[in-house]
Amino acid sequence: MMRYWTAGESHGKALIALVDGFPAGVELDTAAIDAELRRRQGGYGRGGRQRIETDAVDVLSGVWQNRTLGSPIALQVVNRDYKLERLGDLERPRPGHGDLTGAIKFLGSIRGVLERASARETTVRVAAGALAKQLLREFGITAFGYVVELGGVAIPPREGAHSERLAWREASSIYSLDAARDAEIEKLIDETGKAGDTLGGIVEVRVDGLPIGLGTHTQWDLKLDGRIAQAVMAVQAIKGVEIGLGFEAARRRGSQVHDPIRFDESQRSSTALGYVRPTNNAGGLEAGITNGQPLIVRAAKKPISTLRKPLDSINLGTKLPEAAAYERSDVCAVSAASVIVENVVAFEVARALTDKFGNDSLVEMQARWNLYHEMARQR
Ligand code: EPS
Repeated sequence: MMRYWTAGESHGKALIALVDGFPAGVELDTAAIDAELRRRQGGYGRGGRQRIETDAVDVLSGVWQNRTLGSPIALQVVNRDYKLERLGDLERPRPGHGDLTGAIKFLGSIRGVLERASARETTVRVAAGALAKQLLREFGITAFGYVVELGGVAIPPREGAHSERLAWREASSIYSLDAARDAEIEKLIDETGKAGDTLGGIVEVRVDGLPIGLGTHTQWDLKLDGRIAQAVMAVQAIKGVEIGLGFEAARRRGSQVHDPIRFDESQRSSTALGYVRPTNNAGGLEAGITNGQPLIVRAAKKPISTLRKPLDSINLGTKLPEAAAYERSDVCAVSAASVIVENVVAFEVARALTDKFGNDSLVEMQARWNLYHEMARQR
């Protein structure tokens, strides 16, 4: 099974991702991983830490002559701002962070919790996802994330070819698909920052080129929608996940929700095998199985919990009321969340791909992919 774990503290020596079960024979492109890491560091409204760090991946294992070996791949990103041993504890837990719950649960310090709870950890989740994308690329599958709402302001995604959408996102300082809205959003972020407050938002990920048949209906923990929801919900500060219409589906009648099925002989050679759908309200998943339509996932990110104008809290020692602690933070990291969610979704899709086509070697996966599509066209 393809899976990964991460290790590392926000101000520790380094962050590590250990990717296990990644197939052999995939050409490694570390520059592409670094480009994702750089994107994660960007977006208007980020804090001072990103001026200190220049995140870059070091591949410590699992690769020979620039190709994966099928053995565990250890990815490392070193923290320039390594200072953990010099940092003291906090006494005033920040509402919304793990400070209070973690310190009580582990009968220990706030520092020991916040260092691991910090979204800095997402650096190596992005590295693992960017690696997974290199497997997806071999099958023509792309994952693409963008911001669709920030601070309550909707920025509807524009429809276009993949290359157009890439260019639109590239042009936007907040990674939306409509740079014409940037100035308005930047102003909102500036004003919020001046007020000592923070902003959340909604990001969307679109995966194109999927075959019919990734994931399965047969067991709850293997359903691809469930796996994606877990991976996305487990990103720091994410409070909601939707697939396709999501919550809106609950408000409509069945006839206005489900995507009619048609067959178009001329599209038989596509990954959707000619089964075309005039709408994609299901967001590419039916019964936990991909249906050949683009996968559409949305995630709601709450505003960062470290506030320069802190909320009421208590002193853990005295239990008396005091303002929550403030440590350097970002006003808005919704753009970064679009990169993180894109990459964690990419990993789950790659995992489902290996569940279906095997995870020993790329060549075997490709042969099985071709055989499956040949057989499915006969169905
Ligand atoms: C982050 C690094 C952190 C924060 C942020 C995310 O850097 P520092 O704590 O050194 O300023 O900017 O962390 C949080 C949002 C959090 O809640 O801890 C990063 O690299 O993404």
